[in-house]
Amino acid sequence: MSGSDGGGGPEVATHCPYCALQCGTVLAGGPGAVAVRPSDFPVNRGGLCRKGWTAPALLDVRDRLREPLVRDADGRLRPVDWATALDTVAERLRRIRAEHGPDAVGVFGGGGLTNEKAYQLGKFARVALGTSQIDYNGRFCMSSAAAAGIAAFGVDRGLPFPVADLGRAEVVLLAGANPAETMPPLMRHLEQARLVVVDPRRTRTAERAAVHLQPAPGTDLALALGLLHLAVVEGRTDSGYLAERTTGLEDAWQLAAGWTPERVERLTGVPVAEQREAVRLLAEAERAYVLTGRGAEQHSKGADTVAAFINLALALGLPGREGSGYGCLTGQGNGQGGREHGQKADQLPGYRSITDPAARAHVAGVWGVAPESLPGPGRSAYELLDALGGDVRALLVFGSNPAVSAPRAAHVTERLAALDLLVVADFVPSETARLADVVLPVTQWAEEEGTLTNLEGRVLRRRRLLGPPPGVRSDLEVLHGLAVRLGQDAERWPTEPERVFAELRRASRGGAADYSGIDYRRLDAGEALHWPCPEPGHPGTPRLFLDRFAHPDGRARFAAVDHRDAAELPGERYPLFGTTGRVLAHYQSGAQTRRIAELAAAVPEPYVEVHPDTAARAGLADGDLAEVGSERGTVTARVRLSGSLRTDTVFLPFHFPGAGRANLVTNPALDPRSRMPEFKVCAVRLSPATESR
Ligand SMILES: Nc1nc2c(c(=O)[nH]1)N[C@H]1C(S)=C(S)[C@@H](COP(=O)(O)OP(=O)(O)OC[C@H]3O[C@@H](n4cnc5c(=O)[nH]c(N)nc54)[C@H](O)[C@@H]3O)O[C@H]1N2
Ligand SMILES: Nc1nc2c(c(=O)[nH]1)N[C@H]1C(S)=C(S)[C@@H](COP(=O)(O)OP(=O)(O)OC[C@H]3O[C@@H](n4cnc5c(=O)[nH]c(N)nc54)[C@H](O)[C@@H]3O)O[C@H]1N2
Ligand code: SF4
Ligand SMILES: [Mo]
Repeated sequence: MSGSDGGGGPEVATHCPYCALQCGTVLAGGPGAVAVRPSDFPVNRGGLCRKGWTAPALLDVRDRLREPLVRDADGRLRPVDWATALDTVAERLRRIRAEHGPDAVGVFGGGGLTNEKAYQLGKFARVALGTSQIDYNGRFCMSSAAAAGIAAFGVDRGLPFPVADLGRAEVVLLAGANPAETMPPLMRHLEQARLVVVDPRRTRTAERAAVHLQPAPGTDLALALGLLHLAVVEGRTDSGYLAERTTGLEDAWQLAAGWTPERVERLTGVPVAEQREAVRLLAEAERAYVLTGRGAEQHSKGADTVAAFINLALALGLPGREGSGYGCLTGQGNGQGGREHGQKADQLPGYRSITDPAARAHVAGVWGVAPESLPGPGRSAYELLDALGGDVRALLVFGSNPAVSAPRAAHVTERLAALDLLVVADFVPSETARLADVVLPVTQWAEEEGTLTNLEGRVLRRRRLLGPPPGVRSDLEVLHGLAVRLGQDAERWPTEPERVFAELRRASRGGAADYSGIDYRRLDAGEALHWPCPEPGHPGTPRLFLDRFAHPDGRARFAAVDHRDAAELPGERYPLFGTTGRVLAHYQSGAQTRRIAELAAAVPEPYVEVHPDTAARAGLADGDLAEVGSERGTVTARVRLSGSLRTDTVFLPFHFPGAGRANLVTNPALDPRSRMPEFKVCAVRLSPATESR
C-alpha cells in the first residue's frame, strides 16, 4: 500500500501511534516535514482526533533520544556508543543473575508495543533471561475485562465484533467509558444510537446520552446487579436465549435478588426511575450493546463488576447475536495484541496459559528449548514494581512510564530508585527514563514496520515512512543485541519484523488468539483479518460467538457475583471520593503528548475537577491551586469547577508528572482475580495549596 501520490513524494498507509481505535492514516513527506491525513478506514471513516492530527510532531520532539545514555560515577546520564551501552547492560545482568538468580531480573512491557515486539519481549524474558518476572502496563488497563470475558465467554477479545456494527445499534450502554474524549472517531458509529452512560461525571460522552446514570465511584457492581434485578422482575429477559445459550442464571440471581432498585439507589445515588429507564431502553431495543471502559474496570472488584455487566447483557440476550453484544473498549494502540503474545506474567503466545503443560510444550518447541526450562508465572505489574529493590534487582522497561502511571507513584518511584540496574528503552526521556542507569533510544511508529491488533481484534500493518534517525535502533535490534550478549544464538533473535511475525504465527497456532493464517502479504493486500485466523485461506473471524461461545459446552456462563465496597471509602479524614482518568488532548502518562506544543497548550497543567459547593466548602475558587491528599500522598492541581459533577467526588487526569501526578493519591489495592489496581476510587481531602494559602 505504500507508493507515490504522483507529485509530493512517497506516501504510506499506516495507523495512528496512540490508542486502540488505530485510526487509519496516510503519511507523506520526509524527515522534519511529515504530513498526516486520515484514511477512510472502517473504524475512523475519515476522522482523526487531535492527537492523531498532531502525531507527526512526535517524530521530531526537541528532546528526542538519539544516543544511548549510561549513568556515570557522578550520577549523570552520559552519551555512549551502542556497543558500550549493550555491553554494560549485559555485563550487569549477568552479574545480578549470578549473584541472585534469574528471577532477580524483571521486565516491564507495554500495550503500545507492536505484536512482534510484545512477542519477542516475552520470549526474551523466558528464554534469554530465564526469568518469570515479566508483566506489562496492560495489567493496569484490560485485565479485569479479560478475566471476566474469559470466565463468561471462554475467550477474551475486547470487541467480539467490528466497530462498524455499532453503527446499527439502537441503544448502547457505556459503563465507565468516555469515548468522546478517549476515542472521538468512535462516536461517529454511535450517532444514531440512544446512549445510556454510567459515569460519576457529566462527560462529553454523557452529554450525548439519553440517560446518564451518575453513580458514586466504586459502586457500579451494585448498579449492574440492580439493573439485572430489574430486568428479571420486570420480565424483560430473553428466556429462549437463556435456555439455549447460557448457564448459571440461577446462581447469579441468588445474589442479584437482594439488590432491589431502592437499595441500589441508596448505595449508588442513581434514582430508581433512571435505573428503570436504562433497563427499558436496553430491553426494548432490537439491537443493543453493553460496553465497559476503565471506569467500571479499574477497581479492586473490577473483574466482578465487568461480570455483572456481562450478566445483564446475557439476561437480555445480547452477546453472540448479530447486531447486539457485549464488549470492552480496549485502550492502548496494541492493547489487544499486547495481551496475546506472552508479555503478561501468566501467559505464553497465542493467549495461552503458562501453567498449561500442552501450551508449554508447544511454545518451547517453537523456541527450540526444553519445556522444563520455561519459568512459571511471575508477579503482576504492581506487585512486580513493589518488589523492586527486594528480590528483584534489575528491571528492563519497554513501552511504559510507571513513575507516572503506576498507582501509589511515590512508592513506585522509590522502588525504581532502589534497583541495582534500571534500563529503559524509549524515544523520549520519560520520567522513568530519567531514573534509569541505561537509556536506549528506539524507533517509533513512522520509522518502523510491524503489526498491531486493534480493539476489534483486527490485525493491522504499521508501515515505515522514514528511516530511523542516526543513533536510534529498533526494540527488536535492542533485544537481539542483548540476547546475543547473554549467550543466545543470533539466528533465533531476528530483527526483521516480518520474520518475527512468522515465528509468532507458529507460536500462536492452536491457541485462542490464533494468527497462523495471517501474513504481511494478506494484510498488505488490504484483507480485514480478525483473529482467530487458523489457516492461510481462512477469512478471519470478525464476529465471535454467533454460533457458540468458546466454552466446551458452547454456552456463556453467568457469574455469581455480589457487591463489595471499594478498598477505601471516604471518612472523616478523607471525606471525598477521588477518581482519575483522561482528557482528549493528552495520552497516558503524557510522556508523548506533553511534548507536542498544540496539545500541551490545550491542557498545560494538572487540574482537579470539583463541584462548586465542594470547592466553596474547602475555601477554593475556580483557578486556585489545590492540594488533593490521600493516605498515600498529595497532588497539587488547579481547581476547575464543574457544576455537573457529584458533590462527593473529585476527578484528576493522570497525564502529568511530578507533584501533579494523580497517582500520588491512588490506592494500589488489587483485584484478587485480575490484579488490577484501584485507579478509579480512593478517599481524598481537598484543601488550598500551601503556597496559595
Ligand atoms: N485522550 C486519550 N485517549 C485515550 C487514552 C488517553 O490517555 N488519552 N488512553 C487510551 C487507553 S490506554 C485507555 S485504557 C482508554 C480509556 O478510555 P476510558 O475508559 O474512556 O477512559 P477513562 O477516562 O480512564 O475512564 C472513563 C470514565 O470513567 C469514569 N469513572 C471514574 N470512576 C468511575 C466509576 O467508579 N464508575 C464509572 N462507571 N465510571 C467511572 C471517569 O469519569 C471517566 O469519564 O483510552 C484510550 N484513549
Ligand atoms: N491514575 C490512573 N493511572 C492510570 C490509569 C488511570 O486511568 N488512572 N490508566 C492506566 C492505563 S489504562 C494504562 S494503559 C497505563 C498507561 O501508562 P504508561 O504505561 O505509562 O503509558 P504511556 O504513557 O503510553 O507510556 C509509554 C512509554 O513508552 C514509550 N513508547 C511508546 N511506544 C514505544 C515502543 O514501541 N517502544 C518503546 N521502547 N517505548 C515506547 C512512550 O514514549 C512512553 O514513554 O496507565 C495506567 N495508569
Ligand atoms: S482516536 Fe485514537 S487512534 Fe484515532 S486519532 Fe485519536 S488517538 Fe489516534
Ligand atoms: Mo489503558
